[in-house]
Amino acid sequence: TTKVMIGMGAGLALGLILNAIGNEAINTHLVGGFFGMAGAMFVNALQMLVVPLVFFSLICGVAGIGDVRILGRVGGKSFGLYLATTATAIAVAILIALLVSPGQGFVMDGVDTSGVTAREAPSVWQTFANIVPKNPVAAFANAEMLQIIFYTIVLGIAVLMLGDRSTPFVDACDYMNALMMKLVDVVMAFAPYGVFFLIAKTFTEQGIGLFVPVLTYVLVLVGALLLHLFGTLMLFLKLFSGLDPFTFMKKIRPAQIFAFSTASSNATIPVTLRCVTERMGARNSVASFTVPFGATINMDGTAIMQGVATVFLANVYGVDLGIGGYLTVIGMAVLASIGTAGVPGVGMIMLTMVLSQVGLPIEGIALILGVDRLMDMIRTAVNITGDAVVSVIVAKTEGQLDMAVYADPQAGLDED
Ligand code: DAS
Repeated sequence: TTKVMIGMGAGLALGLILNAIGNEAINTHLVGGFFGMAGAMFVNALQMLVVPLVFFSLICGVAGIGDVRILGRVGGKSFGLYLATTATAIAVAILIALLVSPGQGFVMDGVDTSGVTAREAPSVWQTFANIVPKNPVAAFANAEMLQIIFYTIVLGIAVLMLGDRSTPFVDACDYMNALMMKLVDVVMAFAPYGVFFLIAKTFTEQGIGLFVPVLTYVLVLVGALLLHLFGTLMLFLKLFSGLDPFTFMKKIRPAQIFAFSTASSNATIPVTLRCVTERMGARNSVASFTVPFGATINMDGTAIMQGVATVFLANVYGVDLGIGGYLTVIGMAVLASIGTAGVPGVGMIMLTMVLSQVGLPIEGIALILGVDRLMDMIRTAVNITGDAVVSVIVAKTEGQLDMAVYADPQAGLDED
C-alpha cells in the first residue's frame, strides 16, 4: 500500500511538471504513447482477473453458504441496501447542489459540443429481462457482470442441490479460487508502477488550470462525495452493523486507492474482495456475492455526480426542473447505475441518459467532460466504499463476519 501511495505521488508530481512544460513531443510520445500503454496494460491485467475471479469466488461462495435459504436473505438484503444507499446519495447531493447552486450566473459561451450524443436509456423491464443470459458463454466472453452473477448463482444453487455429489467440483473451485487470488497477488506486484503511469498521464493531459471554469461544480461534487463517504455511509455502517467506522476506513484504503487510480469498480473487485475478507473478516461466502454484485449495481458516487451535474447544467441553462424533474433524475440515476458495469467513464455516459430524460440539453456536459476523469477517480473510490459497507453489514447481520479479524489492525496486511 505504501508503495502504491509513492507511485501515486510521483505520478501526480511528474504529471503536473510535464503539463507545465507542455512539450508537444514529450506529451504525445512519452506520455500519450508509453505512459498510456503501461497504464492500459495494468488496467487490462486487473480486468483480466475479474471474470474468472468472480466466477470461482462466487461458485465457492454460493456452495459455501450451504443453505439456499441463506442465499435468498443475502441477495435480498444486499439489493435493498444498495438501492437505499444510492437513492440517499443522490437525494442528499441534489439538496446540497440546490443550496449552493453551482453554475449560477455562469455565462455559456461558444462551447463546442458536437461530439456528444445521448444514449437511449435501457427500459427498466429490459434491464431486468437482460439479467438472464441467453448464452452464458457469450456473457462470460463479454464480461456481462449481471448475467455472469445470475448464471453463477443459478449454477451454485444447483451445486447445493446435488449435495455431497458436488464435493469434487467444490474442491476444484476452491483450488481455482486460491489460484485466482494468487494471480491477484502477481498483478498487484505491478501496482505501484501501474498507478504511477495512470496518474502521470491523467495529470499531464488535464493539468491544474483546467479546473478554473468549473471550480464550483468540482467543489460541490467533491463536498457531496465526501459527505456521503464519511457521513451517510459511516452512518449506515454504524446503524446496521454497529461496526467501528474508523477501523473500516483504515482497512478499506487500499481498495479506495486502486479505485481512484483505475477509475474502475470492476478492475478493483479483486482488491475490494481482499480488503473485505482478509482485512475485515467477512466470510468469502457472503463477500464473493456482495462485492461483484455491488461493483455492478451499486454506484453511489456516480449517482451523486449525476445529481450535482444536473443542478449545475440546469443553472447554466437557466432551466427550473422543479420537484418532479429532480425526482425523475433520482429514479433514472438509480436505475441507470444498475445496468451498467463499473468501468471508467460509464457515469458520464449514464448522465447523458439522465439529462435527456429531464429535457436538459446534453451538450452542456462538454463543460464538465474535461474534469470528469478526475471526478470519475474520486467517485469510483466512493462506489467501492459503498460496496464494501453493504458487504460487511450483510456479513455481520448474517453472522458471517469474524470480529477478531475486524478488530485486528494487522489482519491481512501484505508484507510490504
Ligand atoms: N468509473 C465508474 C466505476 O467504475 C464510475 C463512473 O464512471 O461514474 O464505478
